[in-house]
Amino acid sequence: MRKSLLAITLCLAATSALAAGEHGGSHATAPDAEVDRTIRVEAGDMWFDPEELSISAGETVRFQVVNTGNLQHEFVIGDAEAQEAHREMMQAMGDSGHGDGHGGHDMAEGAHGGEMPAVTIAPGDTAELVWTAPADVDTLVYACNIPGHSESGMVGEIQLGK
Ligand SMILES: [Cu+2]
Repeated sequence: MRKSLLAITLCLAATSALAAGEHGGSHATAPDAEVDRTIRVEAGDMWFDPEELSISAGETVRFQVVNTGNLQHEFVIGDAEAQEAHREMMQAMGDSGHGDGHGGHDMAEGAHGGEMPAVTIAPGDTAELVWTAPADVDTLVYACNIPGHSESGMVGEIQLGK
């Protein structure tokens, strides 16, 4: 009896994990009670709407990122330096064995999305990202770091109010 219950539970868990993966997590891992606000961000081909966000320090936000473009996009939150590092890394990926003096080892560790909250959204999909704004910074940047995208406009600023 216990065994079959367990099997059912595992099966359900696997199913919902799959569903979450495919549909961008309609059942977010964090319970609703912990989310202060839901912000819908539209990702098009080479733009975000809105172009900047204002969030209170410590506020927990659920981003619903809707990709209405025809290309795959990312939504990555980090400070300007981290975004720059992320971009360089993504550009360097197809570019093996070149060393131009950048101390890239630290970055490699936090490689793609390591420390920065990030989601990748396929065309037509919606992805959710629950994130709590830090209290110790004034501005952060959200960007799509797929090569060429942020340079073409897929970047915005997050103003963190006290
Ligand atoms: Cu993009």
